[in-house]
Amino acid sequence: MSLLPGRHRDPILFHRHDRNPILTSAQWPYPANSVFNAGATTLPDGSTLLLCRVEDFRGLSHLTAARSRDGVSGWHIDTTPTLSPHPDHPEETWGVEDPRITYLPSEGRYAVLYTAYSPAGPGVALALTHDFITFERRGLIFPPEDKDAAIFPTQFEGRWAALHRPVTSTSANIHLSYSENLRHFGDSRPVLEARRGPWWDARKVGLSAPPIRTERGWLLIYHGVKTTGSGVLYRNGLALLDLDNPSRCLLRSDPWVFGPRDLSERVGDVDNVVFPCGTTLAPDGDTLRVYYGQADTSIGLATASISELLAWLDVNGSVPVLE
Ligand code: BMA
Repeated sequence: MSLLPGRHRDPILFHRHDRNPILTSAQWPYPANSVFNAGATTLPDGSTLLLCRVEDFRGLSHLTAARSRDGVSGWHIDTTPTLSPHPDHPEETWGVEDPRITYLPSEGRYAVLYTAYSPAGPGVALALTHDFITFERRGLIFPPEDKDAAIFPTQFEGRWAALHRPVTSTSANIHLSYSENLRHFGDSRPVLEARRGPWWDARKVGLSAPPIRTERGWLLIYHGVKTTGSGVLYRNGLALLDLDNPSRCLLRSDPWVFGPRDLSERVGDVDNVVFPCGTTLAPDGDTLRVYYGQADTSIGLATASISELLAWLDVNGSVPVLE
């Protein structure tokens, strides 16, 4: 119904839910301009928690939890902001954005990596929580300019690993850094670089949702940005990282797999953006529920089969060469 007539379709691997957008600011229990870019996780009782980026009428963002039994409808939304910029954390002066959630089984806690924004620029902060009610804030783990970060759920030879996207004057690529204590990260190395020229992911790349463990490797949904005459286009591709050495990228898709299509993705506060920040896995162990920001305005849901994504990547991927 909301597909713009005559427009192309992406490969049909991401199936948009009929009820999209599944969350908008109209459902919010307090005044909000927009609700988008939500982290996602499955709670122990099987329900879905989204930690939504909420932009207020000043233009600053905070995070608010929404919970649902089926992950589609019947959302119970916290009546006040769940994680707001904290006065003890000057790196958050201009807001907190775009959370990515990973459950850490060995810690019994969720790690939330989010963009902490201040006059110094956007950096990556870490907060740990049992319940999405109280948070242990650990502050900046990657200083500005850096964003689009998520931690892996398990350690690699005794070290945690996080993907993130530092920006320099010449690059905006995905890196991986290690930590022994979830406080200090280092031993950073590039994993996936923006392509060049007219490619869909030539201007910047960044992690979308946290890495998904599969038998074949860590599956990444990543976003690529293309600059056009009328602004930027945010689309998503796939990559596969080595299970034991996640700094090694085994495959990367050449085409994008999921880009703006429906009206709510084409038109909004920022046009032409689909921006997943989280997935959950359905009980069948294969169906991903992908939660994504639509044009920086609302939240959409799409489902995708992990086995189909991997099969598609085999045909449409190539082994990347770092420059
Ligand atoms: C990126 C991030 C996202 C946003 C996107 C499109 O840089 O800030 O939060 O969805 O731009 O505006």
